[in-house]
Amino acid sequence: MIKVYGGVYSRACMVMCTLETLGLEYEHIAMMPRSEPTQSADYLALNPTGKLPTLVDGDLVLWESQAILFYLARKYGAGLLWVDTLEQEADLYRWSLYISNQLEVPALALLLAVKYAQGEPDQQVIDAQALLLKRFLPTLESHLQGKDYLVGDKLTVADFHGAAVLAWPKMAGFDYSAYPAVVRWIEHIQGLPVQQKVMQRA
Ligand SMILES: N[C@@H](CCC(=O)N[C@@H](CS)C(=O)NCC(=O)O)C(=O)O
Repeated sequence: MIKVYGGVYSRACMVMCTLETLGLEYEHIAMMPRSEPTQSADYLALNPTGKLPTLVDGDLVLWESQAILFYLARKYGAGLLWVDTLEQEADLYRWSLYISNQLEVPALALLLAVKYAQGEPDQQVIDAQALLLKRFLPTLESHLQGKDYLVGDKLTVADFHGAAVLAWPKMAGFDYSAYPAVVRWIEHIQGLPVQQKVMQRA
């Protein structure tokens, strides 16, 4: 059976949403980021980065959440959570990579600086990350005008990844008021029943 390592509050949530949507059975091995089990020899043999999530599917051991999402949708989706043409596939990579490369790092840094600060949050760090978000969010805001999904007219794994990542600044109190389409999309994707189902594993 497919195994997923990682807690529902980690990027493993995206993987579990994908597995649930595809109707796949899986074993969930709950682990907290940076916890002792993630640094054990057994876990490091699966994922030498010591990070979450990791997927095991038969002989395949895979880490990096987007690689896992793409693999699951391509292998088991039969069209679900994936796109239908090469051009749409390129579009899916474009938006997933854009979010990953331009927005995910400042989004996480902001969350860590605000929610997981050791002592008083560092305003300089917060401002620097907010500035990066403000540089790259307008492009996504224009793209999402009148759209429910990131790519084409259907839910794809890119939505699970993108909405999860861009919810982090929200949790950190980032002012999203200039990006209503992004907020609507995050809330739509994070409000899907499958997300609630996965969160019940918490
Ligand atoms: N790019 C990696 C990032 C993995 C990652 O940072 N995972 C977090 C949990 S969501 C983690 O395990 N952090 C522990 C650490 O940074 O040591 C992915 O998308 O899988």
